[in-house]
Amino acid sequence: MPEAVAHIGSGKVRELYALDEDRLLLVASDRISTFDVVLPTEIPDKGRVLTGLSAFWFARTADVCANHLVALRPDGRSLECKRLEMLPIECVVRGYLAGSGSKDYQATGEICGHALPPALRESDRLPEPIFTPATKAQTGHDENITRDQAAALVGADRLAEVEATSLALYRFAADHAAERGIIIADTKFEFGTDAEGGLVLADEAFTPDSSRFWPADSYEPGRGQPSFDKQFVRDYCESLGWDKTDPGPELPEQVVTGTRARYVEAFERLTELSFGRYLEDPETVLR
Ligand code: PZK
Repeated sequence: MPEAVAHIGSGKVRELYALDEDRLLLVASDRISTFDVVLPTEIPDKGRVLTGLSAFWFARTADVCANHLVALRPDGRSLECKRLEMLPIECVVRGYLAGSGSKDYQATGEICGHALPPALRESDRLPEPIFTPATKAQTGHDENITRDQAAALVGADRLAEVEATSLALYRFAADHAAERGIIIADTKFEFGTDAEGGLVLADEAFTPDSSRFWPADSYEPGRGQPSFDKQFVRDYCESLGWDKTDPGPELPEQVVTGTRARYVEAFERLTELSFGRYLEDPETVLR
């Protein structure tokens, strides 16, 4: 717990603090959400896995786009970051048909104004990754918007820049992950601008909370895919017949242990580092 710093925001599973005028502290908890509900049981080290992965990707994509990472704290779950002016859109890239993209495609044959081939099935790979911006909903779900609506919010030039940058980041990470048996089906970025007006990648990047990670070895289009990290939790919750309203159920020990192992496995496959090494010295992910 940071001392004597102002708490300025809470996400479902993260907290944001102000360190000074120029820097924020982003702290990832071990809380887990499923079906949009935060469960009463934590997954030990989940926040460290997500912070370590995010820092790993920031280090590896710095030449694609500047990012807000200033320092990774020794606790392994806190990132000191540059304070930015945040853009008012969510920048989503989709390489596969899933989630709200799939719903929009079923209803209209397109996603955010991208015409797509007919007869795509659930989970199919798209011909090319597409940029599908969304609004930032304060409560409830982000809503997909067209590029014209996004341009009205950030300006046409800035939109062109975030689209090209988002696609380049996705291609880099999706290729890296695919070589290690993980499909990154889609991902969400948040960008800000610095004092000079430069575009900066913020928030978390390519974590299982900001992306859909699917195990490549069981990939089978035509159905929904199991989540790399949360599938044990979802299966357990489905087995209870829980109505998916708050409060969610406590998780039994074997579901906690199995889920923690999946997070650690994602970390180790993607970074090629042992998670034990990360706990000893978090900065290993930056080198
Ligand atoms: C910023 N959020 C989302 C809300 C969280 C995260 N570098 C930055 N500069 C200015 N603002 C933000 C960031 C970042 N990242 C991020 N809101 C503002 C958010 C609540 C809890 F952990």
